[in-house]
Amino acid sequence: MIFRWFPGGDDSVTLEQIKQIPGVSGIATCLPDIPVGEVWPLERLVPLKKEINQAGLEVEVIESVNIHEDIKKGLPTRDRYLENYIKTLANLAQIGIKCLCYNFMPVVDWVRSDLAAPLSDGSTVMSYRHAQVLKLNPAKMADAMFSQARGYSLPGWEPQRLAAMAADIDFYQSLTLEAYWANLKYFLDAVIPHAEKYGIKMAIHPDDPPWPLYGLPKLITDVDHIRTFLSLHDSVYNGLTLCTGSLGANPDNELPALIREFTAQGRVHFAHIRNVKRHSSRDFDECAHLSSHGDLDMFAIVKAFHDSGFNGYIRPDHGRMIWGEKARPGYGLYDRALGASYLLGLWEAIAKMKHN
Ligand SMILES: [Mn+2]
Repeated sequence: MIFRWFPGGDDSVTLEQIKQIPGVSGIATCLPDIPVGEVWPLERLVPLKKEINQAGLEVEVIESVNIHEDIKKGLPTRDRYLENYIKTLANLAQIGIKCLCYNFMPVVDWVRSDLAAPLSDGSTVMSYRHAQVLKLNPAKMADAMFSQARGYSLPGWEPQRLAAMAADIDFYQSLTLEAYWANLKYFLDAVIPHAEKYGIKMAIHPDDPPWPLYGLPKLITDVDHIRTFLSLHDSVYNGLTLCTGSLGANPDNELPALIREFTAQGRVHFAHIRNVKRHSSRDFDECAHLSSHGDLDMFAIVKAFHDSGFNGYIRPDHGRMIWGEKARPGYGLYDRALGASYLLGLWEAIAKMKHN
C-alpha cells in the first residue's frame, strides 16, 4: 500500500505522518515544478528519493510525468518532447522507479465543479455537477478550480498549460477521435520499448470524468476503449492505472468485471481505489471509501483485484476533508489514512477466507 505525496512543501501532509499509517510502505510522488515536456533531472530525483527513504518509505511509483500537448496533438515538434520523455524514463530508472502513472487527457486534466462541497456529516468533498461544468468555459473552469485550491498546485493543471488553453481547445475540437488514438499510439510506440529496457511499467490513468467534455476527445473511459488502448501496443509495460473513482463515476462501467479482465492479463500496474456517490449518470460526489457511503461495492472491487492475482501498487485515492483538516483538495491525511486501513482490512479478510 502506498500513499500520494507532493514534495517541496507543496503538501500539508508529512512523510513522518505517512510512515505512521499502518501498512503503508511507500510513496507515489512527482516533481510538479518541472515544466511539462522538460527532462526530470537526476540531480532533482536523487535528493527526492533520499528524502523519502530517510523517512523509512520506498519510492517506486511516479504520479505523474505529464505529456506535452504537442505529443497529444501529433505536431512535428512532438519528437523532441518524446526524446525528453525517454530521457526522463532513463533518469527515473536510475533511482529505482518501477511504475509510471500518466494520462492522455487533452488540455484539461481532471475536472470538478466544487473542490469543497459540504456533506451532511460536516465534511467536505470534491464534487462534479455536469450542468455547472458545461456553463463554464474551460478557462473559467480553471479559474474556479484554482480559487479553491488553498494555494496548493493542482496536479495536471500546470499554469503553462492554461495560457494556451483556448487555442488548444479549438485545435482538439477539430481533431477526430481516430486521429487522437493515432497520436496516443505514436507515443506508445516511441516510449514503451524504452520502458521495457528500463523496467518501468507504464500505467495510463483513465479520463476523469470518463465522458466527453467541451467537445474534446476522451479515450480511457470504458472497457471497450481500454481494450483498444491495450491493443495499440501489445506489451505488459503498456498498462493501466485502474482508478475506481474515475471509471466508477459512469454507472455503465461494471468495475469488478473490468478489473478482473485487465488484471488477469497482467496489464494493471497501479490501483487507485476509492468510492463515489452518484446523483445522476453525470453528477457525483467523492465520498468516504466505505461501500456504505457510495455506489461502489468496495468488497467486490478489492476481491476482483485479489482473485485475479493483482501484484501491483495500491493507494487509497481522494478522501473527504474531515476533523478540521486544511490540506490540498482530495489529499488530506485523515480520510485517506482511514481509506488505507479499510482497504487493507478488506484485503486481509479476503486473503484469509481463501486459506480457511
Ligand atoms: Mn485516480
